[in-house]
Amino acid sequence: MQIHSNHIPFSSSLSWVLFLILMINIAGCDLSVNHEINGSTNEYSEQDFDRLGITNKDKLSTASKRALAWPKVGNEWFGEFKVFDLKGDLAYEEGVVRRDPSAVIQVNGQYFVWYSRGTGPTQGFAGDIENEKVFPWDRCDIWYATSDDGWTWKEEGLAVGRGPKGAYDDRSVFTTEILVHQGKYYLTYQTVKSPYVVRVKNQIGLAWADSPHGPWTKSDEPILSPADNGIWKGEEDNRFNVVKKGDFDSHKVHDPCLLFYRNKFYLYYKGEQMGEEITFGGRQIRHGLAIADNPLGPYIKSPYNPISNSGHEICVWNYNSGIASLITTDGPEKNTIQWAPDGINFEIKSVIKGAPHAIGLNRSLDAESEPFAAFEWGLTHQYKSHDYQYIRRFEGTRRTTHVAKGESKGK
Ligand code: AAL
Repeated sequence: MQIHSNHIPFSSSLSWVLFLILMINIAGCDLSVNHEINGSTNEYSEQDFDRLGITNKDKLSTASKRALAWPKVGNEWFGEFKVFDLKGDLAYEEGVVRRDPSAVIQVNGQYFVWYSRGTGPTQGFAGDIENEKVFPWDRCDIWYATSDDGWTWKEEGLAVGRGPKGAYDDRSVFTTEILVHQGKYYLTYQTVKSPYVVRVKNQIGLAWADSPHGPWTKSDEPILSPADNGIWKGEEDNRFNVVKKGDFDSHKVHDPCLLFYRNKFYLYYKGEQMGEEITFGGRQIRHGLAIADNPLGPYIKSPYNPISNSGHEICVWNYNSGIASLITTDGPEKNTIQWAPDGINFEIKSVIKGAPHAIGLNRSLDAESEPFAAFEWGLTHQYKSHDYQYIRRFEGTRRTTHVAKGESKGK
């Protein structure tokens, strides 16, 4: 039978369409397939499987299922850190504790940082609690320093000191963070009332000023306290003996960091629980959030607390209409950067090797330009000894290649 090119029968055109689809597939075009992962059906492209090196789609290991469930992040949240000595007054000084630096802010071209400052060695809880130090951050005050270049710092002196005997902050004020909002300066910090026994309950205080040089006005009362629903067992001054643990922050509220977000004041903090356990090879530390309409409070704890299952010192920043958080030190998700589109529901974005502790982020950087931009440089602290810690500078860079010497990066 003779076939005229301008008159192709229906069955032949169908074969052509099928042939074309086959060719498109072979050419690696992005045709999606549905696949059931962990009970829910998701759509994956051939490229998804190819990128993850999964060739046999009918035999997926648990790890491959997890890999398929990862959010589609690239390399932008991953990076590495280096730490350097500072010069001037913040260089290491024997006999002086300088630790837990706040965020770095820039005012009229000058950098400012606040930090816990104390002197003398630490005897611990077996010493003379009334007169000695139980921790390096005991008997501290909040001091501040300035710098023109971020390397050489001048210690300016006291910013916020301990309260008078009997006040909620009469024993130590420490581990501070700064927020600048509408031309005013807000310092949030930890407070302890004497005697600093093991079971003492740490609280969070606030001070405000019109200038970074002060003078600072302190709140009459703490702005945040531990949950009051744990029950100690027995009279021994021991934090592991409990009848009931209570909330994740039933013992201490620590490491406050205030951010302005969604027209409110988001106070992120670390909680310590009565009857704390060792889990996942670390302490049971989780983060919480308390929100206020006004920077001076009242701060209402989020019903979603705890908002992390891991971490230690708080390191949070505004990013892409949400809040990013570096989680270090304790818990199953330690050494990760997480991000929450709503400031509450955090997802892991990357795993970080050797992240500096107690980071004071540099708020003068354009942290919105890319996820890792917040880490260009900032401050951290390091233990020189059990007694004395000092403030150092970190620099974070994104990791974009892994090539051998002389190897081309490819396109
Ligand atoms: C730090 C912080 C808080 C603790 C102590 C000093 O790492 O978590 O500040 O109270 O240790």
